[in-house]
Amino acid sequence: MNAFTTQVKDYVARVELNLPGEPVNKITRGVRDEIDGLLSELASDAAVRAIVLISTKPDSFIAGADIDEFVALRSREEAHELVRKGQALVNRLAQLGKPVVAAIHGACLGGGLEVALACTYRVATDHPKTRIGLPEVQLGIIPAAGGCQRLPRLIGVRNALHVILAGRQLAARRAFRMGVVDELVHPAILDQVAWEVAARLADGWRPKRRRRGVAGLALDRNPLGRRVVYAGARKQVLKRTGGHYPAPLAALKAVRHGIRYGVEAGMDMEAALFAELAVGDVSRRLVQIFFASTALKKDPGVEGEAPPPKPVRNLGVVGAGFMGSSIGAVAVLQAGVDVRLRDTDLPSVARGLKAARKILASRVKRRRITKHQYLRLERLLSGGTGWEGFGRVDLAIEAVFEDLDVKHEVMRALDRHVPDDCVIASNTSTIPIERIAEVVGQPNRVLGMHFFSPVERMPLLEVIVTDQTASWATVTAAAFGREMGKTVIVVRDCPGFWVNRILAPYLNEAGRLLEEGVTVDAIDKTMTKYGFPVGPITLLDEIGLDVAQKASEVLYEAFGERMRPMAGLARMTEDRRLGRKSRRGFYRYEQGERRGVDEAVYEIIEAEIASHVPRGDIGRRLTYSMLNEAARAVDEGVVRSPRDGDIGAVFGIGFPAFRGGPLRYLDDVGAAQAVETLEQLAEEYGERFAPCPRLQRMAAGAERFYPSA
Ligand code: 3H9
Repeated sequence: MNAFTTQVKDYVARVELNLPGEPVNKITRGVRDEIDGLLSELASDAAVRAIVLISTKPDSFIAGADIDEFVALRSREEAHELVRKGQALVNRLAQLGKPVVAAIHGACLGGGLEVALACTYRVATDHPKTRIGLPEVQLGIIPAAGGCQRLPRLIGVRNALHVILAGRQLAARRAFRMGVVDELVHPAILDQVAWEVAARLADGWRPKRRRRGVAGLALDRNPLGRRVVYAGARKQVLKRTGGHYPAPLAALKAVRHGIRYGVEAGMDMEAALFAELAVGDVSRRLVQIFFASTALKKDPGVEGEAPPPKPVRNLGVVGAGFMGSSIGAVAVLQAGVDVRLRDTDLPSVARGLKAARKILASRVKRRRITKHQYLRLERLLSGGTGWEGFGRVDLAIEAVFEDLDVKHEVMRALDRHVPDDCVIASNTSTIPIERIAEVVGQPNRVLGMHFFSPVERMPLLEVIVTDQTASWATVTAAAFGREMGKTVIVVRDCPGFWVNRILAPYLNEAGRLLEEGVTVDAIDKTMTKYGFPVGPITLLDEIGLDVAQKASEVLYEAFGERMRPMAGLARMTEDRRLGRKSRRGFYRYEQGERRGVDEAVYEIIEAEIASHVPRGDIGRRLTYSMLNEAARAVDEGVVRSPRDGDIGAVFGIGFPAFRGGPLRYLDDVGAAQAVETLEQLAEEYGERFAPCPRLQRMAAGAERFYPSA
């Protein structure tokens, strides 16, 4: 295979890694075998006193163990064997008897970092592409090639748990501050610096490490203190995962075991836990999600031959409100483009610019960007009440009030002011794009770009296309969405598009349950237990009750009875309860913090006093209302594939990732079983639960959404 090339000069061997035919370096079976032989040679070569390990791939040191190999694992025994081989590799490296310098540029993740940790010294480039971390738990497994042992010993238990348990990928600067890497350099001198360090190491120099920062050290150093750290970490994991994801707790166990009984015992524990997790359902689902989102990064968003996307250098945003300013900020931050914000009056423009700057400043505070970068990025933002600057925008996004007349007015103006080859996008969450495009001379350049709030945190973007939207416009919007750091799905124009369409029946059902007397707590807890990050009533408060009401009316008008909204929603908004933003909703809010349920709401929505809904039915009614609608929308071709539908639900709504998404979940349940459940629910609670034709057909033909499990 020849992934490695070695050159020796002045007693330093420079070992280059470049896995042929692959976009990234990863530790495959072949790489393991080759490095085994190579290490034997280097160990016995008297002309080699130190080694530099460097990658010649553009932006990848080593992206980890080969995930494709995990997918092929069929049993715990196989998984155990695989992990033991990985461990043997890093142990050989650590015990080579000659110092090794890891010269890191690009992704240094998972098994890649474990290799680096087994080296004597780590030099990394201070470049945005250099990401350092142990993301294994995101794939439902744990760092098992010594990562749970070596990282805590290098940077302290507390810091190591911070990195491992959330699967964090650190920027190089952060990794340096934590002590994960020893030295930061400009990419141009990585090779040279690594070589010089190796030469010094060959002469007997050894780095003296002082853990940077004192936080946590006192706790780390004694058993009692560590117990506090473990308990705190466990509590945080349970809070974040709701107990649905076993990997972080397993990683905690591996770290703890290793600290208590030594590295060898710790690695035995890593191997045992990895073997169990790697063949488990949760890991399988999370790996599928990893591959689906990776595939989406390359999907242009249209079928057949895709035209090249038009480069977006100038972005126009109309409407400097909450959404508009956040879109502008993220475009500046992630894509580095010029952004022109427009609103009808100067105070609104000023507020919008201020809000956008605040988002940029929050990155400085969290040390994601430097003050210098802030100043450069901030200059890319400008605004006004006229249309100056729109004559050279490549993409214009309107984010004005959700009202067709207002949108039409903006569209007409954009049609007049932007160049002919500019893509015009609407950030509507409900209004059909076809209607919005009616007033534009060339409707083929109009589409929807549905961002989710808060834009800087939500990973999904729905690009909505009509029958008229041209391919060049679609690929341009999708490519720019990716530049903004979003996972992009392209969906067909229909009321609610994909995400809100499948969300609406779920939220409506939650409203019905409330009206039937089920408590807010019971509803929310049922769904967080199922695996959603928040329950539907909390979600309503977050979305805003006015926004939810408007959306539900549009969907009711389009789809009729099965989308009938809860009557109480209108009464809630009449009572000026708009959710978190108005500090009054189903919950109470004080000083930005959510307090308990506001008991007054039961009266406002005229809930029946006692609930007769069996507990199990609460969860089934809520989930199946969403699952049934998802199957129906797939049948209508709203999403291009089940993959897109599942990614949209997981990233847009927080559908439990460990269940793989609504369509994957339906496959797991089986269409026949799903139809039977829906029929029972329909009999008990009404026609809205009648199984959709797609599920009925699938049940009859024993079909699935995905070809195999
Ligand atoms: C691990 O290491 C376990 C150990 O602790 C224990 C062992 C005993 N394997 O995302 P991109 C592919 S677990 C296989 O488009 P980017 C990816 O699928 C591993 N394939 O590029 C894609 O393939 P294709 C822990 C991998 O620049 C191509 O590379 N590591 C792997 O946007 C390009 O990827 C991780 O979890 C892999 N490890 O992002 C890191 N990595 O072209 C996972 C990448 O055929 N990877 N590929 O579609 C990532 O986070 C991103 O891919 C990365 C590059 C940041 C590296």
